Amino acid sequence: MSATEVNFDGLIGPTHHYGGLSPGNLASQQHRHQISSPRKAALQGLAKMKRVADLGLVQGFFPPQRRPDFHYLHSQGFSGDPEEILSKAYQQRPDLLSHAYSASAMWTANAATVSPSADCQDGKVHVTPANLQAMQHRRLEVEQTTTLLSQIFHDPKHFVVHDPLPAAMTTSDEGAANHTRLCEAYGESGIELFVYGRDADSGNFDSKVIARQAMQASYQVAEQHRLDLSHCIFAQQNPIAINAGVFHNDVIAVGNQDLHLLHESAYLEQDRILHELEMAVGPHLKTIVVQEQELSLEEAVKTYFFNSQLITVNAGSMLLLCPIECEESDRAKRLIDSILTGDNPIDRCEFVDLRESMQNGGGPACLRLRVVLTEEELASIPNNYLLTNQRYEDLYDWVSRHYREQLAIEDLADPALVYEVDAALDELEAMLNL
Ligand code: SUG
Repeated sequence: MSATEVNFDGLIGPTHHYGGLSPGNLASQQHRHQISSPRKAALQGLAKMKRVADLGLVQGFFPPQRRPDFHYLHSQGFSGDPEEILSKAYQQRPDLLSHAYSASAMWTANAATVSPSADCQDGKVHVTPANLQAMQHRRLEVEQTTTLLSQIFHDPKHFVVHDPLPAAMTTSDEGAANHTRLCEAYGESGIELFVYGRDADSGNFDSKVIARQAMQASYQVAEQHRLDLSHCIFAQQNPIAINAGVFHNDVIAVGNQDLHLLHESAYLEQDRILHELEMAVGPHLKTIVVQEQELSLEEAVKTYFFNSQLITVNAGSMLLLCPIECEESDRAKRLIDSILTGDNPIDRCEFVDLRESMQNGGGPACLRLRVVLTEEELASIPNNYLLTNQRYEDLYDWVSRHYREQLAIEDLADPALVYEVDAALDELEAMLNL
């Protein structure tokens, strides 16, 4: 069966700001409370979507979530009218207000784990929304994301959208950012690589910062997706990498079809894992292991090289869509040059400016959820969520009219922002017929 890869990017929301909310995510910590530009952020994200669509891929998007989350603020003991709530929350618990306003749903690689129908024993696409237990602000996304995924993948003939795993650290799940699929062709059965940060039962954490993905969550997702477990590999992140800022596996590895590109410090017992992968995928698997001397862990985290999007443009030819930060790093540039001339399917590279998202630790691959769909499966999803040239123009215009040029942390206490965001999202819903 032939199938294509559809990328669903998060349309960056009007409350994009730098809350410093993610310990272990160096960029988020470094930019805490700096001034953001929601408008620039959203236009940068849109430009990437447009580029991928122009390359001939089907490009989808998820609308921004409603913010601030007043239910959350109520649950934390704030009451009164919106103005009172914002002002009290800002004075007493500014981080909490920042959670309620976070635009973090933009990073759709954390929205869900998706297994294509070719891998699942019931022949359906399985989707498990991530429960995002590790970070308070990200937990707030789960309900709206689950509803959205159920609306998009609504046809029970083709899709099973599961409930998120139980809301507990023992089943803490961060979605596709810790999941890679390797295959010969998208429509054929593939090998799914699940990467976790810790075994929740051992209580033994080697990393200084929280390792977000629990092993138990990875196994549970694989089981409920009805995967053949002999086609799954489970690997543990190297705590050295987590400590260096690799809070998700997609900060240190990327795979597409039968190409796997990763750093030498990605996994524990990496040689064994790579051997198992080769046995499972077959001799056509091409693995590029980047050595520390070529690109240090530190430089990998700074440039987000491994968070590039690896895209099949034509059969046998891949493009690496890298963050612009890679172009500014001699080491990363040299590495890219050597990959382009090496014996592998990557023969093109382009750079994208996503600085606004990057400063919160989200690169090109964080902003997209990959969904492999057959023609029939694709035809069953509502087309409101797909990017066309016209829709790109409409979204560009909508962002330009509604988004603030700048947002500082104290602006979160401004009641006018609540009404601006509501008006923007109401218009978007009408425009897209949602
Ligand atoms: O979960 N940053 C996100 C970045 C997610 C990146 N996703 C992938 N690697 N797939 C996170 O840490 C920062 C928000 C702030 O500090 O305001 C934040 O949530």
